Amino acid sequence: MTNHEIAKILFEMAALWDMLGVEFKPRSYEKAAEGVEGHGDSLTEAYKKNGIKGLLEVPGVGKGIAGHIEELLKTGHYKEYEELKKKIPVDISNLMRVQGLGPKNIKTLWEKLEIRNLDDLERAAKAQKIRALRQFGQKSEEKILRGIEFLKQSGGRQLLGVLLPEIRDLEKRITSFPEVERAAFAGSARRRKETVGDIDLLAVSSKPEAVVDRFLALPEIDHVYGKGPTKINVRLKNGVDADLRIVPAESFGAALCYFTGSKDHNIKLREIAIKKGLKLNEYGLFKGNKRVSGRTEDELYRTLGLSYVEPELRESAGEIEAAREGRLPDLVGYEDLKGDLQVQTNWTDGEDTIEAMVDAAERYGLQYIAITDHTKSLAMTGGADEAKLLKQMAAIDQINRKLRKQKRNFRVLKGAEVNIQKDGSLDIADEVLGKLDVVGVAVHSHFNLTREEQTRRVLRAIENPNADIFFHPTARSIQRREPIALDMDEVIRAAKRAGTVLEIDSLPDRLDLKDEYIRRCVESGVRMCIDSDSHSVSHFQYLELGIGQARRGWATKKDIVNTLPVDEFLSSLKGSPQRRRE
Ligand code: DGT
Ligand code: CA
Ligand code: CA
Ligand code: ZN
Repeated sequence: MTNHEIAKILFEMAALWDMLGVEFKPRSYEKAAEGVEGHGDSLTEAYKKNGIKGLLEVPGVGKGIAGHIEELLKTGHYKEYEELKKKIPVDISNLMRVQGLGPKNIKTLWEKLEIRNLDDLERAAKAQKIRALRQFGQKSEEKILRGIEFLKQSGGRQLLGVLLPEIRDLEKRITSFPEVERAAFAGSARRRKETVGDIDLLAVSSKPEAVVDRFLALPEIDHVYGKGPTKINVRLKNGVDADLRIVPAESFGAALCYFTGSKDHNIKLREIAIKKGLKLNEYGLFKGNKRVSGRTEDELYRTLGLSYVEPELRESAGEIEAAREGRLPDLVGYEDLKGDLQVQTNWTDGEDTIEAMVDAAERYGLQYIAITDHTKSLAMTGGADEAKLLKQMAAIDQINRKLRKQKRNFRVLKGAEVNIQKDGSLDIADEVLGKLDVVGVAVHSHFNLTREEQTRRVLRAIENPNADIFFHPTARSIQRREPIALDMDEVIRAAKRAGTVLEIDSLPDRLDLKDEYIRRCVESGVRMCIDSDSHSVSHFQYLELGIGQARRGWATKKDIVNTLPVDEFLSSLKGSPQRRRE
């Protein structure tokens, strides 16, 4: 049994006693649960070694509760808990996952409306029964519905792009605590996984308890699951859970590595350590009781006979073997993009002017952007027809003249996000496509064709001599819309044959191509680009998310066409030679 599982039962006990109106017990169970959750060592191990004494060492665990934990560890059962659950058959753990709900209001909901589980809760909220309760009101009822919706859609996971700014903000604030030497975020966010389950934070300090107290005082905290002298476990007001661990400086690298994961990567590292007669854990790499490494990750990997593995690669997908043989890829870097090839403006559904997008892109550090407004069959965006595209081309010529006059090293490319129709043809005449610098093609309708039909449709578009780039190839929206049914092997082969670039769209809910397909493109030698799909000046910041996915797919600079300077980029496009002949 893990500490987490034991703590969960103690938490439920606290809530159950609370619901029964018993005094004192709720708080003492809650304290014990917090202590167990926050305890660094396994209680199962502690009990094996020292019996009940080992359990009594956990903060908040007294004789009575230690007895219950013993019962659990010995028999797998806990009679009192089972009896209380029979009396109050409420799914406390899952109800507690709804943002803003705690034992107190779960009790009210059970007493007044007989709400036992998430389904009951949703039904009552939708019937507007909850707002009628004195303790709730309309606002909290709406909040409950949003909380349920979030849990249902995401399984409790959040988009990386939504969470990353908040994670960085927390990291910054922890870094600013006077007792903290340095802080870092770890976990799936550091590996740049497209969604994040919970936030893992790490701090270096010699006064861990003071750091725990300061963290507790942050306004974002909604609920404390557990806390110990060197760790704390909370739910934030945004509904996401966060763990903070405090370690001494000499363990920082080992702890960062451990909490970055992935779990499977960690397991492999530990096996390598064991083969070398060493022991690896979150405190360091040990020979007997002597720490031989652990201050930095770099040192840790080298002591294990590996080259440093970038966090984005740590998915147990061949990176350990490659690190041992010195053949890890030189990943595309976060500063390597020179252009962005999908940018919308207020000519269609973007918010800002071409000029404003140019200024923002230049501030971001780019040297060129392609303006790719939507085309006519996407009527709701005010999609451009041939005449509007020609007009926009003239406007872009003028902006480029002005940029040259101002001696700015920046080029605006003429492009479009051309709609692929149901039969795979494009909705803009070839003659006009031939005048554009960059033709992106994209699926925005007929999402539900069969795999055969969809693949045939997409292949026809990819093979169109004017199609330079296939935008957001699977058209998925994470947690909102499934990818279209495509035979990706066929798509990748066709892109290779035709010389069409496949896009990595960086919008937080797209990240399309996804990491796994990027890796297949790298292996097949299919070139990709990383675009922001900006609809406003603030969206260039999303590029880092696409870069993160490219790195997770083992992509190097040469796999990504918009790392090239503008002229080289343009002459690398398949449509280019043909267009230059015209
Ligand atoms: P998430 O939160 O679901 O997006 O994914 P992660 O990877 O952030 O996972 P999380 O938060 O459960 O744990 C953070 C890291 O801690 C994980 O990547 C590896 C490490 N870790 C957690 N549990 C275990 C474990 O049981 N064994 C090992 N070796 N490592 C673990
Ligand atoms: Ca995590
Ligand atoms: Ca975690
Ligand atoms: Zn689009």
